[in-house]
Amino acid sequence: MSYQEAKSRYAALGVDTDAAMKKLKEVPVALHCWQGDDVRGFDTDPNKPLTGGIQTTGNYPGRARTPEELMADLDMVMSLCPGTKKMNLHASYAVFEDDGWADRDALQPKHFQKWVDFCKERGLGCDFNPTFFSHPKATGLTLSSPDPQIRRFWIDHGKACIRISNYLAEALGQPCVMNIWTGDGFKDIPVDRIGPRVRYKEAIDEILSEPFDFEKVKPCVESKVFGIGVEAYTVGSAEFSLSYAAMNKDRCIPLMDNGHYHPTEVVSDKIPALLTFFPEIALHITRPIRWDSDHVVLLDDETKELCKEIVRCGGLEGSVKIALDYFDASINRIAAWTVGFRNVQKALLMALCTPDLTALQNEGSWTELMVAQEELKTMPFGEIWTEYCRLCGVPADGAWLAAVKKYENDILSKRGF
Ligand code: RNT
Ligand code: ZN
Repeated sequence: MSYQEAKSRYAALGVDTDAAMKKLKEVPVALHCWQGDDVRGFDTDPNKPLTGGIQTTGNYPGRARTPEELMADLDMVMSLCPGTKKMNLHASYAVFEDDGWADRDALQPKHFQKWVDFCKERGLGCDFNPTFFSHPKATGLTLSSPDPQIRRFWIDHGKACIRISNYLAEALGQPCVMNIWTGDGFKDIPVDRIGPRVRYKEAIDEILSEPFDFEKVKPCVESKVFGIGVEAYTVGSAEFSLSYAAMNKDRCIPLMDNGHYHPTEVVSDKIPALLTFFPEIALHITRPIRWDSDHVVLLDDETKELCKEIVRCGGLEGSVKIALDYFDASINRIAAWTVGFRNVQKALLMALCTPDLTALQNEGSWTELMVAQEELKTMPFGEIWTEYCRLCGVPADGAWLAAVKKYENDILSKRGF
């Protein structure tokens, strides 16, 4: 079947596939830099294990060890992915030049100059994340620590990150989403559950007291249910983070990571719930298996439903900040990045190629609705996807893995461990 034939099949359902592709092509999706090096960053010993409740598993050879290697890998990934990309950096990816290393509380915009150059050359915006983990001062609580000195250090880190986010937004001419996530919590049952939460609230208040323009810098709070080693209690729980965002709507937006809920909860359903109240929300799209395992995003039912909700709720107009957040160290990292990014694009395009069946729901035509939705599943979507890849100048399915293998052979395999 040709694209033209597929297009007319969709047209018969009232779907304009050309318009769908045109729309998706312009929507920024943030590409997380941390898939390339297993979330190690450049500012601490890369051979130390991750701390703070997150974990990568696997030791597939060829991870990026330097900014140059990571940037080259990102270029490779972007050449294989359709659509508009935005970079997503963690503070731990600061690039230190001759004037030396700086600790997290002393990071400055200049430490991200190299990334700004990288983004500028490619016309990319950039999102940012303070890094409250994998650091000697992040062995226990960070922003919610009872130790005022530890708390001060991390608050200062957060403030430095606001200034850096502002720099990224101004230098690149696109808003910078700055996400606050900490792994603060306890392995076992705490006796004081409110103390850490009150301190956490006050610490975020202090971070956000750093001056910024909410049109340019978009601070978020990301909730979590539990982490490895932090099983009993999480300071930034769902209720905490959502309430924080609700009480600070003029300077903060809620971020939902679909690995951060109980296994039968779905973020697809939370998107319209939040958009009823918040003008803007942010997402980390991942694939949890049993826990927040951060597997590569697949084109599975929940990814499709989540993207369907983004589209249905008007999220592509800017109210939903879309980012990816996963890290698999057990397979080729370029392929991992590419599969996940392409899958989010696929799921968004699928949603855009879905006719609006709201009238059937409103009139209670549940039989017709079920039949219509089931029959959509065998529409010739593959042709639309292939055409979208062609329009975006990237390889179609079946035509990119060979390039990744060649890159692995020529470049990644020479990196050693
Ligand atoms: C961890 C959170 C957080 C991190 C990144 C690296 O559970 O999802 O967003 O994955 O900041
Ligand atoms: Zn996340």
